Amino acid sequence: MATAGSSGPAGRRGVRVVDSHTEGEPTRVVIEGGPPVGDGPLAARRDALRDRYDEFRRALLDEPRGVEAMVGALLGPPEDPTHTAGVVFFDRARYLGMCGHGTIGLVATLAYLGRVRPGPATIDTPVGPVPVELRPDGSVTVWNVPSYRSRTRVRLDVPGYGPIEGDVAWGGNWFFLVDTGPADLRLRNVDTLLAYCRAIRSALVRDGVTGEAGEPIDHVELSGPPERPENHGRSFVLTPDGTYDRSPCGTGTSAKVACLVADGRLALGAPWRQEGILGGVFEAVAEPLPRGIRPRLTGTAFVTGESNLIFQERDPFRAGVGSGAPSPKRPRTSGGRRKR
Ligand code: PYC
Repeated sequence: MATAGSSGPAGRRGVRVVDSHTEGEPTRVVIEGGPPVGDGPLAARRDALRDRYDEFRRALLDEPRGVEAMVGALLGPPEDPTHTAGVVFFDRARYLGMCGHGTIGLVATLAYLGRVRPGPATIDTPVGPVPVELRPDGSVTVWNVPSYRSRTRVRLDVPGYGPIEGDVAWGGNWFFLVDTGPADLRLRNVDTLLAYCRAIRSALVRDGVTGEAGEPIDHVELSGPPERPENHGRSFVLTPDGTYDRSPCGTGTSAKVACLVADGRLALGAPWRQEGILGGVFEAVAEPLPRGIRPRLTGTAFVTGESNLIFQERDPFRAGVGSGAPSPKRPRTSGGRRKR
């Protein structure tokens, strides 16, 4: 496997990771032993990871090492030397422009490692620098990338569900946001909600509905009423890997707030508290920009583990199992028979 960390003395050098969850959504930060993608622009590091070391992404996140919904974060030096760190986010399907829950998880990880203290910091990402603040109570505020709605009330005929309308918005990833659904946004309805969102995403592809510059819309967000009265809304988000965000989704909350402000349903500076499907909350406040808004997003993450992942050369499943990973390459005996 063309990854770092798989060789070394007696094959014992691994990939060091710290795991966390942000309102239930897991993040795995690679702190040592990742592929050599250099220290140039984050977009170039992401391209190098995608073009030369994509197996690493799957090996890190797929079974047997990863879990469904996990987002990976390759930590590196910042692009701007005055900033704190650089990061490339990815999931089991593809690379993410930005990741709200992942940034909160990354800052909690840096705090755990003693690399940030309460106060401001800046994380460089492939879609731009992201200022953050670690608060004394351990929560993290993220000034997300500029977020805006690009298309309003797009009509879509979704097979099995009929015509629906939704908005296309950017919050660091592309979202199709829909206010109606086939069931309440509750955990017991996950299968129904997933099927609906996947059908919407297929219809978007079929009709050529994209983000700007033809970028695919890889997230679908359903909105509904909150469960608790102190909150303002609840979300269910289909992520690129075909599963759902356990958290309220940071980039999704940003896209939602951009739409609410554009509709005059949320004032600039007013808090929007969005529940995720597990009931965890992100609070977002919109700051004005010439186009769209800058969402200021606050949430909490907890570190759950620190490990050294091992990729043994003889392991036929060392590149991971699932999400389209190729069949394992089994070592052959000299007679060409498969080893058991
Ligand atoms: O929090 O932005 C987010 C996110 C994107 C995909 C999964 N989580």
